[in-house]
Amino acid sequence: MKASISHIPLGAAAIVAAAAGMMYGSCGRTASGSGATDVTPAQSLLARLDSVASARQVIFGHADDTAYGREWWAEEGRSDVKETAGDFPGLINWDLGLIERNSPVNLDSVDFNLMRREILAQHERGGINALSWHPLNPHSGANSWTIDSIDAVALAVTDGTAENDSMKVWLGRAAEFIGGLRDGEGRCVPVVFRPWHEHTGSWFWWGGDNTTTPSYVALWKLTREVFDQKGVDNVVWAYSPDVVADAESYMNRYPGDSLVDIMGADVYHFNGLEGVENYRRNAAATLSVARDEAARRGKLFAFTETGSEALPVSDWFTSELLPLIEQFRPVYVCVWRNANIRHKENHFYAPYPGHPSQDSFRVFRNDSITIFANEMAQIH
Ligand code: BMA
Repeated sequence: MKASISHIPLGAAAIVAAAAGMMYGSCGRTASGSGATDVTPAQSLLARLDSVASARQVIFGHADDTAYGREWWAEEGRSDVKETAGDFPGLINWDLGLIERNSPVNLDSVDFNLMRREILAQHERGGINALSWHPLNPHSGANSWTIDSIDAVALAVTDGTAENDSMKVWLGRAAEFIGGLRDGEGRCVPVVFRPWHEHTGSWFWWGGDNTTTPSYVALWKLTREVFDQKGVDNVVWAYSPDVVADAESYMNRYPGDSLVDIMGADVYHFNGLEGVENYRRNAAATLSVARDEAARRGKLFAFTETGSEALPVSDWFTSELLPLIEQFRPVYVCVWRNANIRHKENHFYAPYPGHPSQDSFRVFRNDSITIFANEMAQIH
């Protein structure tokens, strides 16, 4: 499948900024292949993802993989995935939470300088990076999960409000971090960015009953406008609802084909063995909708987040995840982070050395459809 990149026209502000030479993150165009065509960094990442999708393979991803693991913190070269399965993940997800406050560390205490270095290291080993964002509530200043009766999204997208002023600054900071991701030769490092995720549930201030469809869609538009104004062109954009029962719920707040490159879904496995049937049902319903809606639009489809906290089902990678990705063939599947034991005692989604799920994970890694970093490096 050949996916076309989302594109919105440059607004007047961007043209003025470009003319004045003020584009912050602009990566410019880099010659590719024979040199006959110029592609943006985002297009080059999209082309690599297209190759994986065409081969019906699935990139394995893990959040925060090289920043810390269950029993270590910020030790260069380490990875729970590598130490159990022999290779780094093909994709690493990072979270920008607290970048909006110019904090030196993110909401999970990951130093943003370390994140930048690890994004580059993953890129240089041939892997892919994705970014999520759990920003503060622009009205209350509380975290993403603190819900009150105010529609903070409506305020954030309305010109002239304090929340709109904050949101533009916050988006600008996210855009500058992403647009500023450069390799040793000054070339932009392309990433998948997946803002305003799981909006079909009501647990984040931007989701579900906490806002309305027009406000949510306007938030995506504002996000793209700020990134475009900054000239950021190294982003592949991902949309990722949580569990849905049908296509209508999946598409209800879809911001539009011009704003989205990857149609994803986040579905978690809760309650161990007892929750198996529920996970299978939720994943099958949600992934089939996401896959079909993506195919209809010529977009890529990904299993943007999943996992079973603390892996109580020890063969989970082969009994649950492998059959799902074999059936649905998302371009990537990402499991959530292995929180350090000193921070959160039982919050991990990939094995670590000695955990009973590592045998199943090795079989998963050796399966011909899964792609880890070494295999990703062969895909140009
Ligand atoms: C959640 C948990 C939290 C974390 C957040 C952002 O699902 O892992 O502990 O702060 O993601 O990474």
